Amino acid sequence: MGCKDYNLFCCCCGNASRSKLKPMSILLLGLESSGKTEIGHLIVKKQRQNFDSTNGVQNFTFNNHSFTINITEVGGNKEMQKLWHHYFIKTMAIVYCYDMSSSPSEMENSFKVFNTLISNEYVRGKPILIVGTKADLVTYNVESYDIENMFELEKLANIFGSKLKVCQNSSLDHDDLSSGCLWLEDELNRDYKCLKNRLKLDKHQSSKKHRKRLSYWFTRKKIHSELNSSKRPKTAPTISKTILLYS
Ligand SMILES: Nc1nc2c(ncn2[C@@H]2O[C@H](COP(=O)(O)OP(=O)(O)OP(=O)(O)O)[C@@H](O)[C@H]2O)c(=O)[nH]1
Ligand SMILES: [Mg+2]
Repeated sequence: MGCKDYNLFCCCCGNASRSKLKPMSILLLGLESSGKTEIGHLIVKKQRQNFDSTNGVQNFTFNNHSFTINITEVGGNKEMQKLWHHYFIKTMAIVYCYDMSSSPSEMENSFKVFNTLISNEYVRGKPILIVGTKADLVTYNVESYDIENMFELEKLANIFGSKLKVCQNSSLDHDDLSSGCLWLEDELNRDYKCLKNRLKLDKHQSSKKHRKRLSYWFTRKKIHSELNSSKRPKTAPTISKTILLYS
C-alpha cells in the first residue's frame, strides 16, 4: 500500500472528500537540534524556510486517501521537554528523533529521555518510529540494529507494549526514512480503531483524576477553615488525620 515516495502517507491513491478523512495525530519529539523540524518538512514534502530552533509547537498537516495526518513538533530544549507530557494523551503515535552525529554522552542522554517517554502511562502501547538523523555527518558505519542493541530497545518495547522501529535519515538519502514511515502507516491503519478508543479512555481517566484532585483540594480547604475557626481540644486528631477521615 502507498507509494515508494518519502511521504509519511501516500497521497496518490485517491481523492476522498476532506469531510470523510479520519484524523490521525502524531507527535514529533527529540532533544534540541535532533532534526525534528527537518523530518517534519521531509514528511510533508515542504521546503524549509526557517532554520530557527522550535521554541514552542509547530504543526505539519498532510492528507492521504483516508486520513488527515496532523504531526505536532514540540521543541526539544530543556524547558520545552517539560511540556511534552501535555501532548501525550492526544497522540496516536510518536516519531522520536536522535542525532546520530552527536557525542556518545549526548546519544545516551537522548535515549535516557526516550526511556522516560516510552514508560509514560499515556505513551505505553502506542507505535513509535525512532529516526536517527544527520547520518550524512557520521563517518563510521552504524546500523539501526546497533542502536537497538546498544539501548536495549526491543526489551523496552516488550516491557511497555509499544511497537518500535528504528530507521535513519540523511540529507542525501531518504529511503530508510521512507520505509520507516510506511511501517508507521501500516501500524496506524491496522490499529486505528483501538488507538481511537484508547485516546477516549485516556481522556476520560485523566479528567476523572483531575476531578478527584480538585475535590480533595476543596475538602482540605474546607476542613482547614473549619478547624482554624474553633479552638480544638488537645485530644482531637491532627489536621492531616482529620483530612484523611473526611476524604
Ligand atoms: N547535515 C545535516 N544537517 C541536518 C540534518 N537534519 C537536520 N540538520 C540540521 O540540524 C540543525 C537542527 O535541525 P532542526 O530540524 O532544526 O532540529 P530540531 O530538532 O527541530 O531542533 P529544536 O526545534 O531546537 O528542538 C539544522 O541546522 C538542520 O539544518 C541532516 O540530516 N543532515
Ligand atoms: Mg525544531
